[in-house]
Amino acid sequence: MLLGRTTLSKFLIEQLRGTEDQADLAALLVDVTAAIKTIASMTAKGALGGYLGSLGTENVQGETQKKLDVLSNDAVIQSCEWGGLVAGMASEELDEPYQLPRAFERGAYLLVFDPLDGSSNIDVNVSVGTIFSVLRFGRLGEPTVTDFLRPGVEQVAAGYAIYGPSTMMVLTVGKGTHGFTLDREIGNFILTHPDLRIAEDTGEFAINASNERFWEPPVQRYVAECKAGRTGDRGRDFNMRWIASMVADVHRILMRGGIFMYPKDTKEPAKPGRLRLLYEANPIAFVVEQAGGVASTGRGRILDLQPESLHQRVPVMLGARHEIERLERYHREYDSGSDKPFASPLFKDRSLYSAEGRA
Ligand code: AFP
Repeated sequence: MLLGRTTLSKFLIEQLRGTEDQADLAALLVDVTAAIKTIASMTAKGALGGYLGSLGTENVQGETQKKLDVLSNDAVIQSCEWGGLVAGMASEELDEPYQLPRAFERGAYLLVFDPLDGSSNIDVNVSVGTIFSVLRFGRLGEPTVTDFLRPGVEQVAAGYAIYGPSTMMVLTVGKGTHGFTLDREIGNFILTHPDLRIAEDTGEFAINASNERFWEPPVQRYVAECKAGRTGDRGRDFNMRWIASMVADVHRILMRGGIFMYPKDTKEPAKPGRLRLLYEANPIAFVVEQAGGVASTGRGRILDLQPESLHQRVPVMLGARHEIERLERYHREYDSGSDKPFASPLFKDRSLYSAEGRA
């Protein structure tokens, strides 16, 4: 059935009608969508398009850039720089904000994005994504780094695309979280998942468990209890997932529930987390909160953080309300010292009181 469907453009015009962002924000999001279609086409061609492999260069994070990281970055810039809608853009792949060529009119928005999240998955044909966040630029002139350092609560739109078996786009303009699927035959995103909601309870968590020894005690406590399942304090079994592409892990949570954690760890003590605040944590936190979930550092709401630098990293825990609230409680108990029974060596694996120790 091709007639009567809601396209992304129609949906945005309806959602933004009567707001100060009415025309321009919808137009900007349609430009972002154009880039996403280009990236979807490149990721789908894979080796046939010559897109796989590394470039041999490094981004500001010291990560090796894949060909598709750079091509995706170029796709977003080329789609969004010319229309008079943005004043500037910042990307995971660029050390400094992108300066628009003089020829292009400046607009009212700042666009911040991770062009290809989870790019270690490209060469193995596992889902990757694009994450974006839109902020208002409230003055004249060229934006500086400081203009981008706005807390997540000030985002006017945010979302992600996931390049999986189908390409989907999930976004919010502050009125719920909605999912669209790319109909490749007609080239339009169609509303297929209106009003996504994340259940408050779950039996599924996602974390890179190989970092367990580097986590803080409250996260170790939470995961230990989940792994203990019905024989432990939680009295029920949990399932674990890890795709190593935040977009894909978060998408699963929006579709069927769960929580995602990339906590602070001591693996690289200089980094207070792995995920970047402005173009990973903030946009995903906005999407998750608008779907009824919670997004936290473990010690506070992500969207309230005041950014200090363009590529700042933060701990991220998000998804099912009751589980994230439990994690926040474990952090409070640890910080105040009231979790002592758990922190005691007597309760560590193979201790006198652990399941293994008793065996
Ligand atoms: P990139 O943006 O550099 O591709 O990194 C992806 C990511 O930040 C996030 O999407 C994953 O959750 C995380 O890295 C995976 O990290 P591990 O290497 O610890 O699995």
